[in-house]
Amino acid sequence: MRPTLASVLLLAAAAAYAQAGEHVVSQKGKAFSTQKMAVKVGDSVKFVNDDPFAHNVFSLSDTKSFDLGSYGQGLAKSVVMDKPGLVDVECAVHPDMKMVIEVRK
Ligand SMILES: [Cu+2]
Repeated sequence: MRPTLASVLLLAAAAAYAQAGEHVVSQKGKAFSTQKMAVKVGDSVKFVNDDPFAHNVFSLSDTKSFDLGSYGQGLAKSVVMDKPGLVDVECAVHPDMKMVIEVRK
């Protein structure tokens, strides 16, 4: 039996979904767990707060602009990196917290 177009598209979508990676960056001691990381387009980055106080992770970059809002210990939020380029990540509460994510094609 020949596969239908719909089933081929579904399989392709499932394969693409399976390939998307998830990266974790924690915030601890008023610092990001890494200063620099590389991810692929379609990957997500999960920002976990491991400090006993709130952080507010955001980026104003053209590549990916986002604001995760303020959230406390043990909580996490994810961002999907959908375009190639550099993403400067900061914390609105702690100006010294900075990291760069390179999103590769
Ligand atoms: Cu912070």
